[in-house]
Amino acid sequence: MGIPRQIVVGDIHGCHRELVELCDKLAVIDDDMLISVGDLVDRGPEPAEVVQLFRERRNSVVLTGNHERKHVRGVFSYAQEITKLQLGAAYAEIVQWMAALPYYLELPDAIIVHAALEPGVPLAAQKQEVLCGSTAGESELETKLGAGRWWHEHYDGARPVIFGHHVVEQPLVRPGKIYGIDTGACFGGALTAVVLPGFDLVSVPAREDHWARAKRTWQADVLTTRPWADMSWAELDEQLARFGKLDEPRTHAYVEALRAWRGALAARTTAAFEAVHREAQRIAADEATRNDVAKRHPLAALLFQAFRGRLDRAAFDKQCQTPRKLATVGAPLGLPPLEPPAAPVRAG
Ligand SMILES: [Mn+2]
Repeated sequence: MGIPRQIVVGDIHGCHRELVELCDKLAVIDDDMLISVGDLVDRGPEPAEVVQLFRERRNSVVLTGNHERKHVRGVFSYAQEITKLQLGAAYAEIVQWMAALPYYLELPDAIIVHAALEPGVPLAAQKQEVLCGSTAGESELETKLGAGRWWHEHYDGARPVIFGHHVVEQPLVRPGKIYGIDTGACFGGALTAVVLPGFDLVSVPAREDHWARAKRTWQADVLTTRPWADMSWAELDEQLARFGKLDEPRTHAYVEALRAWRGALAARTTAAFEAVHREAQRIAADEATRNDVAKRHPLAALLFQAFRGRLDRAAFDKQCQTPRKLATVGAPLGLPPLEPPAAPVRAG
């Protein structure tokens, strides 16, 4: 038996199959320490499996990457929305787990961080945002170093630094000092590890551009999570125009369903406008009880506007500026709400 190794893996980003292949290629044994520089999730196909592998494995360490930090802090863009859907019911618990991950790891032979070290600052005093490469941390470093300059050009510490975050085609190596190992597995590059004590670099190629596929695969589902019922008509039309160009079949079907829903809502607005006038006429027919009945009515304000002859279409539309508000007005008139369409079924 050889001596146990420390295997530091670059940004995995949900590329579980590549991770398994890399471990197979390295013939990883239980006594080896498996270390992730962070960014376990986002962009790739199987974030749950990657997280599970590290959580279940004895002898493993995961550092905080900027992508874990986004989930922990609720900073969401498209990649995080997809991950939330991929992780489903387990999402909240996994984010809780992420919140407790360290920002650096000191080994006898190396320092490991996700993104960067600020030159001239002791390890224990480094800022979390710099270590993990959040947007704030990156701009702080740029201010300090000047645009286009890298922290690792300056690094001259006694122990080599292993990091990811910065995507490179080939590992970025200054022997004995710098090992940048994010070779872009999620973009169709490779998943790379540096193996200590020898600092040997081992890679497996990515199967495909996972991020390109994930964006298309999850488009319709992410759109389904948008707050359609609370958008103004202008916002809704703007979104429909924007997403109408997407050609992925499920997305296209979903946008078509939204468009039909939008059409039904327009017709429903006219129907509600006419119905509230009929209601006003019905109540106004009895002069003696008119005001009392209107006062107790859920649409009292609209009815009194109608009594005064001030409820034209423009005034009515002001009360129905979103699908949800239209539903609130429609309900007492016997017009049930029109729900946004559900996500189209995934084939296969
Ligand atoms: Mn990354």
